[in-house]
Amino acid sequence: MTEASIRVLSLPDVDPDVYTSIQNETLRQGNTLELIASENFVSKAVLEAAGGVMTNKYAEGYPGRRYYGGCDWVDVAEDLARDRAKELFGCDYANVQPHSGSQANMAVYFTFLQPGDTLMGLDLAHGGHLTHGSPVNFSGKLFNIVSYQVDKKSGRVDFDEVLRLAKESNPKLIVCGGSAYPRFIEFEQFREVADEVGAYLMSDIAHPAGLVAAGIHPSPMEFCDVVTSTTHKTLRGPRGGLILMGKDWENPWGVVAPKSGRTKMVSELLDSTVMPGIQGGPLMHVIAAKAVAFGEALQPEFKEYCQKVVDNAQAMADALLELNYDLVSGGTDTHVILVDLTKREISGKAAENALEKAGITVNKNMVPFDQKSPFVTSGIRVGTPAVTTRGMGIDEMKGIANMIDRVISSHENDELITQVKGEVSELCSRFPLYTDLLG
Ligand code: DSN
Repeated sequence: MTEASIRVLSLPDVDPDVYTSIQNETLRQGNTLELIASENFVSKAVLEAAGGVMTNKYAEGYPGRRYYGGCDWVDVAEDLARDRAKELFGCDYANVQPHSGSQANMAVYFTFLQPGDTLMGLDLAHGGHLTHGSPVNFSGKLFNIVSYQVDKKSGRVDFDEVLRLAKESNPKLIVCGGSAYPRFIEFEQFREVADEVGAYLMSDIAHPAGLVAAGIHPSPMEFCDVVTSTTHKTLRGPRGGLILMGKDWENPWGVVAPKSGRTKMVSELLDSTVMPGIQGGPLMHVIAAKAVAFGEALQPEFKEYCQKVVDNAQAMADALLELNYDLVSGGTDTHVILVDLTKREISGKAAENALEKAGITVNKNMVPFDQKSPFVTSGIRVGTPAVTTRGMGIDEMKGIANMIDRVISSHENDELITQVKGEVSELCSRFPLYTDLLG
């Protein structure tokens, strides 16, 4: 292939195999019901920015102080992303460079903690995240982890237990938030515990970030020392991470600027932990797409969208309860429903597989006090951000709950699954997605 042809030819001509996989993925997204709680469908504008020429640019450093020339325009994009993030969340500080939520969490841990320090987080099997201290994750390997759990009866964080554990273990950092916690994160109660034991408090709002931005979920800014997030779940941006602080403050660890002897701000330490501490070149195309998504989230329509996400989740939860399903915590305040299948004769894995055959995508998920392994599980996690983006509402949620029930109740009945698949196709065709991207 000549240099000229690289410039002229487009994907179908250059690489039909990859082109076909992308086309088929576009079709899959359009023709199935996406109920994975951490997924969403970005706008064409976000896709365009994420697929644009900023992918070509090295820009190690931060706007106005880069290690590379030619950064004027990527600086504009990153400043827009940072300013919009601060406006969106009502905070003093935003770092939009973390490649993912895990990188954002790593940057906070490496700023606030030393290896071996004690970190408290929600147990993965109780709705937490790998980076909140799982033994198979860097967090579990580098820090002394104390995991708190939810109460067996209420399915909510047990604050008596959190306080007891915190007093016993003296954590330096407490992490709140998770990946499968259907209720509002209790920032204020965590703050009380953190204050009682002199710990820092970080919230990971990767899941409800859009709902926080829309003012539907309480804001962590007043209560948490530092906040991390992803940008691609309810926030409906490109895949990536984010670090925020409601208020910046002088670092308490005695780190000073080498020449002036000035005590550095925590924001400066976080910035240097992200780059050069744990990352090199930022993904400028993704940062541009984050700016676009934050701009979209600042519009009044985004608040309406987020309200519908929650209304839809509650309608789906109510419908599942009526169909006699057990839901962890009895329902949801957010976009997430955690269905406990323990009393049904089906594992999370089998339910996920049967639903996938019917064109309904969910993920198997551990439920609190699960007796099955993470590869099998006793639950499924269901979320409404993506179907709500397609324009589906309460009636569709009731219909989907009914389809889920039919598949789970007869998961070995191929005829029934084929019938539901037809209903899924018909429903999807009424809410078209990305049809203009199909060749
Ligand atoms: N894997 C994400 C989720 O599905 O919630 C969290 O990182």
